[in-house]
Amino acid sequence: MEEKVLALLRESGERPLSGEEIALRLAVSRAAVWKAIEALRAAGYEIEAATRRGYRLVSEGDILNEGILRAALKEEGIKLPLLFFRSVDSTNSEAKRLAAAGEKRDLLLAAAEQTAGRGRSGRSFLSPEGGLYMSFLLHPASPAEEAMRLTTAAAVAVSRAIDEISGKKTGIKWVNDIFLDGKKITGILVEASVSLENGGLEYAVVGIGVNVYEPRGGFDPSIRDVAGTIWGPGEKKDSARARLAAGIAKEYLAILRENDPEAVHRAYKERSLVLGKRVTVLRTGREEETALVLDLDEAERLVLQYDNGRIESLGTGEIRVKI
Ligand code: BT5
Repeated sequence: MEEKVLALLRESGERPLSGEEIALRLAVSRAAVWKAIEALRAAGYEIEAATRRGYRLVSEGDILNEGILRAALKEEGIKLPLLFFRSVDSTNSEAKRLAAAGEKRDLLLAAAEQTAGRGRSGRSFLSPEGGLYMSFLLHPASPAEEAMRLTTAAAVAVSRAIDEISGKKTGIKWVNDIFLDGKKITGILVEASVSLENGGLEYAVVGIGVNVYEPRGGFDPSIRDVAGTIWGPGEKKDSARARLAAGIAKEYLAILRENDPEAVHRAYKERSLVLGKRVTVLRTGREEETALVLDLDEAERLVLQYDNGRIESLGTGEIRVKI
């Protein structure tokens, strides 16, 4: 239905088509036409509606669909099999379901929308249309301790890919958030299943959620102050989300292939937004404490100096910092 409406709009070009005319030509109700128009808009097509005159396709905007994504991946030489979803609960959850059901291949899962996107520690990651949501299902040979490296590498890869495609300068807020102009534009969630037999990784799922554009109606009030986007309103770039997905995959797979933890560590530090900053450390059951970030050690632990002089390395947790 959406495809048929789109074909008519394309054919009509500059001339607006009324809902009635479309309904008649496709032999469907006007409500069905309206629904299709709304779905096309949600997918990224810019459709103007002028009263009494009808609908006009203004631009194809940044469409993210399977065909466009496959083409972008091919262009970057990415051979990883792709599973694309218009909408899915969570690409991480889907990857874990596949792995649990015996999927042994490495895969790339991508979605234009998630209905139950997940963050760390049971938090949620709001994933409306306008973003890019992807997960790598990987079967690394490395031991479980290496799981942290997968996160660090992902943060570096995503930050690089966004900079490359947008020409902007993003940075990494420890542990794994990508920030642009003081706002969070990407969250990363790495989940792994460890073999009880040998302590190795059975599989790892590396999930990446990028706010590319603001969703229609703006972000949910719960994240309006923290969430940013790569591009502002009216800045839609042709197939940018697909190119971004391919760019992230290219950078990430290259880093994993190179297998040079020191180089990743250096790149992570260069992009760090917290090094040398004063931060507030938040830990459950403890008072907030302020500290200076002296360094990031080779395991990407924060080396902190608290106000009383105490020095501590922090492996995981939450910090607040003015960026
Ligand atoms: C994260 O958790 O930021 C990890 C997010 C990972 C999302 C990807 S999308 C593909 C894959 N599938 C999934 O289901 N997940 C992964 P955390 O550091 O815990 O941050 C969560 C917090 O960020 C929330 O409590 C909100 O405050 C905030 N937040 C939620 N949605 C956001 C958004 N779209 N943009 C910016 N901040 C957001």
